[in-house]
Amino acid sequence: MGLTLTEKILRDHLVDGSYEPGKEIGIRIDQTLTQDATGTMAYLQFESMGLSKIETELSVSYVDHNTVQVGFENADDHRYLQTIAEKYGIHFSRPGNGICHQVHLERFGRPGRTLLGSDSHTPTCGGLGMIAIGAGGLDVAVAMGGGAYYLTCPRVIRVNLVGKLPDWVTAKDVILKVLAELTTKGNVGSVCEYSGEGARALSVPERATITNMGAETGVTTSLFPSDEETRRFLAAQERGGQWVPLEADEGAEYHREMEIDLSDLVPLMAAPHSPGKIVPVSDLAGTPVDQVMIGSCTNSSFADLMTVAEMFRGRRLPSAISLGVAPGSRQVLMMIAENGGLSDLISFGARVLESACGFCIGNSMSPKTESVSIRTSNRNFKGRSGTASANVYLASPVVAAAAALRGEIVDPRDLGMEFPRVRMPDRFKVDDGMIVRPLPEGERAKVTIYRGPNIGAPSTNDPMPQDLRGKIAIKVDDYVTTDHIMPAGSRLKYRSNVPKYSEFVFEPLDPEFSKRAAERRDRGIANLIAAGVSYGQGSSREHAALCPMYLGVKAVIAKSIERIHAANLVNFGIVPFTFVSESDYDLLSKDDDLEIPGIREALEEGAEVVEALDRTAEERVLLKTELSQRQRDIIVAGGLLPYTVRNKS
Ligand code: MIC
Ligand code: SF4
Repeated sequence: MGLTLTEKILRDHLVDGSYEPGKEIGIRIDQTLTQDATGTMAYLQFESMGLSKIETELSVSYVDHNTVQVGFENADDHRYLQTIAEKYGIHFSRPGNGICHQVHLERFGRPGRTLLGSDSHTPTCGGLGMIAIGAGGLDVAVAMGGGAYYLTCPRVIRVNLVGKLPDWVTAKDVILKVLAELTTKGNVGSVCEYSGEGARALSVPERATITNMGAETGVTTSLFPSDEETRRFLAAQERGGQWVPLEADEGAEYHREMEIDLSDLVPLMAAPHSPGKIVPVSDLAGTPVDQVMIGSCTNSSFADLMTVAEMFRGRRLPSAISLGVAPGSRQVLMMIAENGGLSDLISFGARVLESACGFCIGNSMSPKTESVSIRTSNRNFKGRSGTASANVYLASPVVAAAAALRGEIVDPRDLGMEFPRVRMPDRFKVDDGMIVRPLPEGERAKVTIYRGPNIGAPSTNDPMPQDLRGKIAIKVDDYVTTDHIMPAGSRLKYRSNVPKYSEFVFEPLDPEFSKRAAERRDRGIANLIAAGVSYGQGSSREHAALCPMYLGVKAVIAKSIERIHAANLVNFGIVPFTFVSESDYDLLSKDDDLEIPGIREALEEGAEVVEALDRTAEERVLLKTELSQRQRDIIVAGGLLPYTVRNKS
């Protein structure tokens, strides 16, 4: 029987467990990436492991999220990150060099390797034929130290692309179509593997748009084969020597197979407020638009920006529209500056923004009240843009540009324009001047790590008590995202200061939560969270577990929990329970007193179901713990950090 590409790469990296879909496996990680919003905590955790250098082939620390720098906090973090990189042999991508995923694709990703990143869109590099996975910062810290990364051995979904994309239909529409089929839930523990003649015809940046936004389906990662197109891309980045051909075997068996005929696709959009609400653009035609934002790690490549620059050439932005364009990297910005694309964007009326996350994470360019904003990014959760009442639609660069031209949503095929076909360049402009290379080992001891007042020590949890007694501190509905649990935007600058950032836990849903939870914690009462389906969707931010932990949260009881978030809860010693019977969700209410007698023993002994007693409602609720023994031991120890330190000594 032939092997899938996923299985080939994972088997090559297997260090613990056996390759059996559904079972936990440990893999060796070749490369890691961090970004500043998750990185500071990851490196503080790395430091507390007491190692002298990294053990990976390559680790890169990017600064791309918090580059607005209002106040001293972000600049302090940047300095900390740079000095820590010098000390431990890590590459440092300076602020302004670009968004981590775009730069990693351009300069570092390698076919056949594994990459673990403290950002949920790390699968972007799957476009190069590597296994690239998003995780919490603590998992990345452990991997940097040479520890295995544990994941559920995936079920592989084959997405066979046939046919050819029509004019005005792009890679973004392919992933929106995949989202329409797979939806944003029920895909935990799967990997999407692309194949077929349609896949071969896509350039690497187009493939990367697809694997990037695969994150929104909840799959562990997505990847493309490494073929001639991959070779061409790497050669154009002066990295031709790093190419290896890789593909699934003929006759490989898949858990599920999907076929998408690219010729049948039409321009699509994700309507407010979920990346899974897919609609044809033509259904929304005529909707007046206030803002158009082009950029983010999904769609900010050279070809993306040149395509819109050509659409804008010689035209003017309608006066009622605000347009922002953020090139994905300094490489993209330099290339469009040299070939005139940048001046087309500027003359049209675009506000050219820094090569960074910016608007996508809601730290700038928030749209006006009740506005319609068309964005090329990957998430449109309510309030993520920084404006709670805004309606954000996600679309391809050509659909976004069409809206900027017309001032309303329009199917770009109705513009009456010729489709601008931009070729992938034979040579990219390679200039790594904003990447600080590691110091020679002998010089690292001299480096003093800079710690400004924004940098606090990482908090840790206590070991799990024998019996758990607590109160339901909040009860939330289905699809609560990490943006609801731990808002980013203007709060992002507190990422390195856990006590301060904890003041904003659940702010969009219940601004009093933090105060209430902290008071109970101080009285020795555990806090518990009751939740619906797909709790913790979205980002990899471990602060959505770390800050609740700081506020004394000991367990989450949900209908289902998303992969990265569930792993983060375990890493911080919080039990991720799911209901045996989903309807029991209705029995629990906010402020109920709950007891789980013998929780510690149950975890230690591998019990798969435990009983919770709701003393207020006088009900019994059965809860599942779908955890490996390793995860149980981590929770009992109070989290991955105490567990790792204990197991080392
Ligand atoms: C996001 O897109 O939500 C982020 C901000 O990049 C997060 C990481 C973070 O919260 O720092 C992600 O996707 O993991
Ligand atoms: Fe940055 Fe947005 Fe990409 Fe997250 S999704 S890494 S915030 S550009």
